[in-house]
Amino acid sequence: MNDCLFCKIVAKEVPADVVLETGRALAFRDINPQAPTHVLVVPRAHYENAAALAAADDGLADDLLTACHAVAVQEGVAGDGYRVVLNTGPGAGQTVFHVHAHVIGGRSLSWPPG
Ligand code: IU
Repeated sequence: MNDCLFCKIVAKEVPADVVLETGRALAFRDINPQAPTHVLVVPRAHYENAAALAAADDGLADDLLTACHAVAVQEGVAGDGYRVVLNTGPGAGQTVFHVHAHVIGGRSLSWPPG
């Protein structure tokens, strides 16, 4: 996906504050953080959204969730609690169409989300 920003971040063609790399995923800080910890975890491979990722059915969604927890531990928010969010589709607020999990923590999080 030549025009995909997150593919370019994965390829190191666009700089990002990377906090974790695994064989199949990359995690980097959101440029507009909504909490003290706000990290995006993306698969290296391009899938448009969570539905496409789930349909791939090759364990990648498991890897992504494992990477999210590793980020939370590394960031020191796993103990108090953190949130993993996958906005899926424009109606849910998805703006970048390379699936990404938001790992959010470091403050009290209210429910329901906006
Ligand atoms: P969303 O779930 O698609 O709305 O999340 C996209 C996120 O990508 C959003 O929180 C942006 O702040 C973030 N982001 C980024 O970290 N770096 C960028 O260059 C761009 C967006 I564009």
